[in-house]
Amino acid sequence: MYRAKRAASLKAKRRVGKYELGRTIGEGTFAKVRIAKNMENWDHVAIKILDKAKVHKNKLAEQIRREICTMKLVQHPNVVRLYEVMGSKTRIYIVLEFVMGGELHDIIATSGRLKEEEARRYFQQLINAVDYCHSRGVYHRDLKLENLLLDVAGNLKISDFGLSALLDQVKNDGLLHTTCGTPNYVAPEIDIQYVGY
Ligand code: 3AM
Repeated sequence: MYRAKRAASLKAKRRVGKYELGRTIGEGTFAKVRIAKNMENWDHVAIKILDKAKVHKNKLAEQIRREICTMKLVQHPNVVRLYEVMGSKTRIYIVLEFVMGGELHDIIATSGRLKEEEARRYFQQLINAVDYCHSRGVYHRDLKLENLLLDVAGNLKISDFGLSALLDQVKNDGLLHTTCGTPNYVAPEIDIQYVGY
């Protein structure tokens, strides 16, 4: 038992660039999010890891490109920071600010409704961040409690720009022609097939 524990602790942790990968904090259909440590300054980061084969198979390359482009354009205290993007033969690594407090969704689901004062503070932070994004021509288009993370100081951070749009994508008819929103939150009159799911 002791020997097995010791062997496990001695086992070299996987490195990606200057980051040492830690435990998985979340797993989606196409991406895994792992906590990691920047070995140069000991800061923690969150690394979103995507399998290139799955990305291509599901025609997600454009969506990932958009997510990276838009996140590079925005630097705001209430938006999850993108630090860098790396690639290997088989994977894409998106290095993000690590936001420790989890999703606002989970907090409300477990503890119930927020106090008015607290809700007001989050709302102000959200509106500040959205206003900033719009001023940079970035439209998130999938704002929901699952995409609002809280840091240890209780500050709100908008995450997941995978369905976002940039102002320069507007077509001649003045409209965007890209998929947006989460199926469960789409208005009933919208044809899901039409929006591309
Ligand atoms: O799997 P759950 O829903 O618990 O909150 C995100 C989600 O958690 C978390 O990773 C999971 C898959 O997206 N997540 C995403 N970005 C994060 C970040 N920058 C993050 N957790 C912390 N910091």
